[in-house]
Amino acid sequence: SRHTVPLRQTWPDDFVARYRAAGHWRGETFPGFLRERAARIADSVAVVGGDTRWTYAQLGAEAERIAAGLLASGLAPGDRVVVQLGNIPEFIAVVCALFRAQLVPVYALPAHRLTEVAHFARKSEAGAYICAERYETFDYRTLARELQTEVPAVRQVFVVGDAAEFVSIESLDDARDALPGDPDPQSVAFLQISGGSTGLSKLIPRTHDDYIYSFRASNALCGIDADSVYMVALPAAHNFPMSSPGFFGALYAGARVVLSPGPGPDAAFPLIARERVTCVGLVPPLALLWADAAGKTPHDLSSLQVLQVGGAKLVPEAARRVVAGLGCTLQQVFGMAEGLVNYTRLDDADELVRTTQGRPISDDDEVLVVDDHGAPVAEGEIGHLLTRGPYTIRGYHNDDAANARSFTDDGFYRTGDMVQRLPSGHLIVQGRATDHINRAGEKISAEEIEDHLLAHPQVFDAAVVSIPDEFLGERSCAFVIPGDTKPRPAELKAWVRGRGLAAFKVPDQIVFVDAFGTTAVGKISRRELRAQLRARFLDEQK
Ligand code: J2J
Repeated sequence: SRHTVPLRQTWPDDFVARYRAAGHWRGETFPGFLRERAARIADSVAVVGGDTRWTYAQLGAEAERIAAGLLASGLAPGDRVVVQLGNIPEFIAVVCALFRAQLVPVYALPAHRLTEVAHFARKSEAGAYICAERYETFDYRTLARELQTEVPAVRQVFVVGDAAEFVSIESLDDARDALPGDPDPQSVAFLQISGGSTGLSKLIPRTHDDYIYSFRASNALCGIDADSVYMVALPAAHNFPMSSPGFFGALYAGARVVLSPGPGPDAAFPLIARERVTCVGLVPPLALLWADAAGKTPHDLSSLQVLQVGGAKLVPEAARRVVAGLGCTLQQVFGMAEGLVNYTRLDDADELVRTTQGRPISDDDEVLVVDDHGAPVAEGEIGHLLTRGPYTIRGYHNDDAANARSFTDDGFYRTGDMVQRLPSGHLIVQGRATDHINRAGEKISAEEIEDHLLAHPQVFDAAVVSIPDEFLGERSCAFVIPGDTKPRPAELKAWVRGRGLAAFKVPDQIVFVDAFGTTAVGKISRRELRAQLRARFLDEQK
């Protein structure tokens, strides 16, 4: 094999047996179910975006064509391919093609830049990169060139649109006569990106069996069936619009997927009216924006049945405003790319829907709420959420250090979230134990940004913390001890941007301080330091 680190996700045998016996894992695969839909509901509309309307048959044919072309160009089953595409139909066709060819997508967000994409490529040992010519004014071919210089193992680049010196996705054809058969349902289908709470993002290997179970079961809880019209408003590569129930859930159900080019009302509302969208998932700040705009829009939003909100905490008052503004059923979604997803049920009492983040999908989702020492807290107390189950990973790809930190010996994933559990099983997210900033659903690692700030010659020390923000939920604030001369805040922001990072990771605010001046004696942890800085800052704001 050309890879030094094999892809695998291993549940112990007794768990495998149990999840199969329970009917969660049914041996289905992505290419398997997509082929079945393309044959059975060939003429139903599968994907709508831009000027494109593909039926299930057309989507299937696109996937076959691209799959054959990718393999003919020298990629081999098992190869990893970093995919960075926005909310365009080709995103779905390309991913389906990769599954068909037994190539393994590694999902980058459109916002990611060289440093991040190079990290994904290295860590996954990717042999190829697929991007769009442009998306939201950024030219990804430039990024592709830099990526190949920095990570030469990325031998090939495929581009949606004008490919320049690269190979265009449109030009790929059915040169090869045989595509591989269906993969092992327990093999890794793709690598999802973690929020990266400590340091760089980790890669999350998800199998066909476990992921398909998560969105098949989600469909039932979110009311998705063949008549549904599901809108992707958030970036499609996010785990939420991909799988909870996401566009994969919608395709599994034989429903229609509508890709909104942007998450705001301007882009989404006309499409909701035109396509009669029934379900969409948003992060809290967007949900509030939509609720506000709904009262003023000329567009008919009456088709909307379920508005899902997740990715960050929706506080009860915001929930009230969302329901009042949009008038459809609210569903809170508390999920993570590592697995566990919680939903409020569509028939839950209003009070539960407003005040909780839902309960797990599966009876086989094991949830523990524990204290700092790992002992279960008393019923109703706040504690650390640990979980294991039929679609929660047992380990990250190629990262022993993270695995030692993030999983217990008996395979529970330490989510980093602090929760309270009601007798009904509903969870209320009450904060988190890890130092990341949840900026409108985008997770930012404090450590990662601190490292980039520290690389600046005029930064003596830096600590990045989350600050409550009226619009974003949380924003990032960097406390910086300058070196001999104090840089301007704009210069530091430009510095971080210039390090090849997603724009959402640039600190929203920079506060210069002479010293971190902790009252504690001796050395304190970074975590404690960040907490002190945050507390002092909020205190001074009063
Ligand atoms: C509070 N915090 C939340 C919520 C996620 C569905 C929905 C969301 C994600 C996601 C996802 C939250 N209230 N309702 O993958 O399939 C925070 C928690 C969690 C982390 C995971 C899905 N919903 N969070 O957001 O991998 O801190 O997945 O551990 O991006 O987001 O982030 P991510």
